Amino acid sequence: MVSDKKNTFPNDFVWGAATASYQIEGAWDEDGKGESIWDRFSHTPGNVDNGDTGDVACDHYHCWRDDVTLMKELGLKAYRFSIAWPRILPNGRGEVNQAGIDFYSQLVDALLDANIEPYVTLYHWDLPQPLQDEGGWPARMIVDAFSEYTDVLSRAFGDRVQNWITLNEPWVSAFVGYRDGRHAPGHTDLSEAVAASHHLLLSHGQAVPIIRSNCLEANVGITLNLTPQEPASPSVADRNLATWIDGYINRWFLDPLVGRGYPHDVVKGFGNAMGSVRPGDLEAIATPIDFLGVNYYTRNIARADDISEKDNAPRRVFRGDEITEMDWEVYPKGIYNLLGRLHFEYAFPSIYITENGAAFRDEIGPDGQVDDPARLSYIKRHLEMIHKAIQIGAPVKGYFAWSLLDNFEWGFGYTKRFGIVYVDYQTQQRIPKSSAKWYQQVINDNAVS
Ligand code: IFM
Repeated sequence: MVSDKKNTFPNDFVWGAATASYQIEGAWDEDGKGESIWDRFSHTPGNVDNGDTGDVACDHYHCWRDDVTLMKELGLKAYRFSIAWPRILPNGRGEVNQAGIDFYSQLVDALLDANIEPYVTLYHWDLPQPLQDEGGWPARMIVDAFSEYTDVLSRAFGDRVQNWITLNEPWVSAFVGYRDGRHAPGHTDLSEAVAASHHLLLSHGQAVPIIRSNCLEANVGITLNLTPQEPASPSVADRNLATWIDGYINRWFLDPLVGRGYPHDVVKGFGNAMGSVRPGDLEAIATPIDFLGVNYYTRNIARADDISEKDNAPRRVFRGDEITEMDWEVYPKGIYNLLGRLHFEYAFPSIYITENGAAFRDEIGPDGQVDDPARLSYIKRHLEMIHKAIQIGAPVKGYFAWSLLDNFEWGFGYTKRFGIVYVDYQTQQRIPKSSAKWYQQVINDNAVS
């Protein structure tokens, strides 16, 4: 075990940055790409702030060569990106769009040439619209469609891509997309959301052996957004609320992945929304994985007596006074607590922090540079906590800053900047922020000093 004042990380620690297809690629209808639910959702007025869309985004579809050069200059060892399902299978299944395969194939080759290890996410929320028209994630047919997509991808890239993440944040896909309606496809139906969450997990479970069969050296996992819950007070009501939210955000996904099935308290809470589980499903979901991907941003403080009338949800309560542009509390200790829990309570063999970062208002200074001390401090303090978690045995193998680039932040459009690299959306100029230059040094030193 490594321990010193410089917070040196294990020699093989993977230093990376992450993005997602819809958030950066643009080229929404080029070269045979089909429509995704996010194309449809963002093109519908009223869904995204300022009427923003991902039509152009960071134009990564055309700027990818420069972006790989930038990653190389920053010294990244790994790059996590997602593949747009409708770029590969415009109808969701059936005919393969060779131009889509070629795009990602060139990207993978360029990354490998630059000694940057690709970490591929199969699904980061841009479902082909034709599959949504058939019912989307709440419909069981989606599981076979995802298997077909997985097979196409792992056959095409399995000779060069070793690291695979089946899904990004299935909680968000299911509950924000089908219950809250704030994300595509914009539905507000709890039964749909619960069915969607089950089919997402089942799709993951069925995808794992497919990837392994097409890529013998595969390192396969799934990424969850995990938010520790703390009661606002020791009252029974606050503690019960914290347990409930922990159940439906965290345990709802963690427990079945390790073979414990769905947590009983949440099953009870969802009541007759639980219709889609069939014999054998839970075994498939519990197919062993090589790693868990963790996206950590903040904690939540649960206060039962403060339910907002608007959405019947607890209002946000903060204890600290450091809040990001997303209205999320900066709470680095939460990642330490979470990693301890994942190690001691769930025993995942390996963990990658597949996303961590913060949105703050950034401006280009008179010298043409972008100074972002708040983001730098956020990342630094989280890395210190990750280092501490490794000291107590948490098997954390890598860290991916969210995000490489400022990008389309879903319902917030371009109003929130998460990048360590600034993007001028008018010119597509990229300017590494001071956090990126600092991160470059961290990678070089393999330490946070
Ligand atoms: O931008 C998102 C990303 O797509 C998924 N995880 C959280 C990020 C910040 O909201």
